[in-house]
Amino acid sequence: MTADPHCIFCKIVEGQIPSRKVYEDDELFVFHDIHPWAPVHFLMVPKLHIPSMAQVGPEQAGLLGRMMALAPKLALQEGCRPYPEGGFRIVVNTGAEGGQEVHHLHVHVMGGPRPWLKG
Ligand code: DGP
Repeated sequence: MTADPHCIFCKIVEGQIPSRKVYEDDELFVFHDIHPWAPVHFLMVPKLHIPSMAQVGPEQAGLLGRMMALAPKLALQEGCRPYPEGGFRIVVNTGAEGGQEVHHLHVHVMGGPRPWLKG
């Protein structure tokens, strides 16, 4: 799936819309969420336009694995405290009933001190 000219995350990947970049390689682009839900909140997206997790199959297993394997390193880099006192949350909203608003596959990584959470 190539870039969708109407997709805001494709435009972010291509630099047409500015973002606070966290990381980039040949297949991934990572940037801060514009409406953070936590003190640390960034989005990991594949550069290829995959609409959601609903389109993912075995051929994307390597890509998803690399995203998951990169998340802990970037979470620490961006200010999440180490496990187990710190840590982070990973969320992938999928489809309307999954709360997905932007239809370009993205992994939310959220963390940082959150005084409203006990423990
Ligand atoms: P979701 O509901 O899972 O589709 O989350 C989409 C997220 O994308 C939401 O938390 C806000 C973020 N977002 C939407 N538009 C932009 C944008 O133009 N720039 C950045 N950095 N984030 C965006």
